[in-house]
Parts: sequence; structure tokens; C-alpha cells
Amino acid sequence: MKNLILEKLKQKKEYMSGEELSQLLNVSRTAIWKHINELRNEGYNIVSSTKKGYILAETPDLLDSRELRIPKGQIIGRELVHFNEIDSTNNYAKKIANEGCQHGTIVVADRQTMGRGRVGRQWESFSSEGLWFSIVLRPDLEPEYIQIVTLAAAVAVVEGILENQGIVCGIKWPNDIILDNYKLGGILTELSAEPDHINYVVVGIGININQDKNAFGDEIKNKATSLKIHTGKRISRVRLLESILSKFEQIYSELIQGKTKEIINIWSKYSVTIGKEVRIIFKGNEYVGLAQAISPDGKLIVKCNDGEFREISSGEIQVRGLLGYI
Ligand code: BT5
Repeated sequence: MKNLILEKLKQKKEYMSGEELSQLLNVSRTAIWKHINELRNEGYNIVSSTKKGYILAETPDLLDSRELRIPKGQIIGRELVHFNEIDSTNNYAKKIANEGCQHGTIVVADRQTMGRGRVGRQWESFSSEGLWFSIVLRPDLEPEYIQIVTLAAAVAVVEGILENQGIVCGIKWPNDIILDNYKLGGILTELSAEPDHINYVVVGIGININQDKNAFGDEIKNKATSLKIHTGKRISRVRLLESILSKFEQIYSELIQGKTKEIINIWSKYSVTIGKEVRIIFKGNEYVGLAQAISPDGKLIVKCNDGEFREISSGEIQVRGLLGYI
């Protein structure tokens, strides 16, 4: 009922009396008043006037289906699962992917208690000031192109932030979103596949949005940033999520059409890795070299100081100039 009241107030955009609402929805005025108060507790700013009734003055930055607007025809995000708190949106996305959820379903949480990075690392996401979500995809792709999915997601994040905030971020190969030389976000792509067939891919995206500097824990306080730290103002997570999902929809359709070369070209435009000196661990050995380009299947091609070209498929690289070449 409270969501019906919310819908009516959203449609009307003007004052609605308690009487009008109670007649429309066939409930008592006391019930209307009770639900209005519940909505207020969730953050909806509903102003009331004894003469005119209720008006919705402002909506909160909620990441649920009442507030997330997905354009007609868009597949990414048309199904949304929202949690106030969960261990990891990637874990839940994998669970529902195994149970057969639709391609394009997204799982969003305000807080994660066990957010994950790659190779068992922790992703700090206890705070509801960030954007933590996962997208379930069922792409008709060979498993070897999985890396391109991560690159495409990074482009969608950077272009979504650019569209929504006018801020240009960089991408550190393969999955770090960089702002002012700090880590703003990361992507964790997980795959369920047969040798020649992808069952599903879960793309987990974490972006720091409204945290202040002192909100970060000891491990990351010297390497993390948020959009608020950069802009000095709070940013709507839900509007940014809409921009990222719409960019993702576009780039994903290019991916499926086989336009991987175009995706790599756009990715390279935002790269803070290509053309830089990098330090890599490759098959247990450490090399220093120049990051040259991305291979057609998303590997990083490095010309090492011993003269050899090496293609790195995953793992760690350090980029000179980023946080002092650590
Ligand atoms: C990543 O891993 O960067 C992938 C992060 C993916 C997080 C999303 S949130 C939604 C979905 N659900 C999940 O459980 N995960 C995904 P990696 O490249 O391994 O980087 C991890 C490292 O980044 C950590 O070891 C820290 O040093 C640093 N880090 C952790 N939390 C951070 C944060 N909030 N901001 C910036 N850096 C962070």
C-alpha cells in the first residue's frame, strides 16, 4: 500500500489530500497517514499541509526498484534485487544465476559485510556511502573473451561517471578505476563456464561515492578515494547507477556484436597503464617493462627490459607514477 501511495504522489506532483488518497486506494485516512510516516522514515520528504494534504518534496538516494529508473527496452537492470546488507552481491548474484535468473539481473546492496576483491582480497564496503552491485550476464561468447567483459565494464563505469558528474577517471589494467592517482573503484568478474561455453558471468562493481577520507580503514586510507572527496559534495548513487547501467547496455551490445577491437580502443583512451613503465610478476618472476597495448583477447602486452614481449592475462601490475610506483 505504501508504494501505491508513493506512486500516486509521484504521478500527481502536486498536493493530494488524505481524503483523495483514501478514496483512490480504498483505505482509511488513518491508514494513509500511517503509510506516509513509514515512507518518511525511509527518507521520503513528504510535506503535509492541513488544508492541502500531502506533497512529495524530495526522494531519497535509495537503490531499490522504486527509485532506479531503467529506460524501456533496456535489459541491464530491468530485474533488480536490493539488500540493505548482504555478505557480497557477487555471492548472491552467483546463487541466483545458478538458479536460472534472467540475463541482465542486477544485485545491489547498501552495505556488504564480506565484500570481495580478486584472489581472496577484501573489498571494504561496510559503509552505505558506496555503490556496490553485481550484474548477471549470459553472453554468447567463448570463455577466452572473458577479460574483454571486465574491460567493457570498466569503460561503462568511467563513461557513466563522466556523463553523470563530468569527471574523467582513468583505468588501470585490468580492473581498477583511478581518480587523482587513487583507487576509486574496482571490478571483480567471475565466470561459470564449460571449456567452450559460458554459462554465466557475474560482473561485480564497487565504487566509493560519498565516503569522507577518514571513513576508510587503515589498509586503504592511503590509496582510496571517493567521488565526494574529489568534488566536495554528496552525489546521488541511484542516478550514477542509472548512467553506468545505460553505458553498460551500449557497450555490452557492441561486445556481443564482436566489436572487441572498438572496445579495446575506447578502453585504451582511458588507460593509465598503456605507455607507462610497469612492474609485473609473471610466472613467478618479476620484470620491469613498458606496457605497450592490449591483445585482441584483453591481455596486457609488455615489452620487458630483457627485450622479450610478454602477454599478461591477469594478476598484479604496478604502474610507475601511480601512488609512487609501489
Ligand atoms: C577489486 O579487487 O578491485 C575488485 C573489487 C570489486 C568489488 C565489488 S563490490 C560489488 C561486488 N561484490 C563483491 O563482493 N565484490 C564486488 P582487487 O583488484 O583485488 O583489489 C582489492 C584491493 O583494493 C584490496 O586489497 C585493497 O587494497 C583495495 N581496496 C579494498 N577496498 C577498497 C575500497 N573500498 N576502495 C579502494 N580500494 C579498496
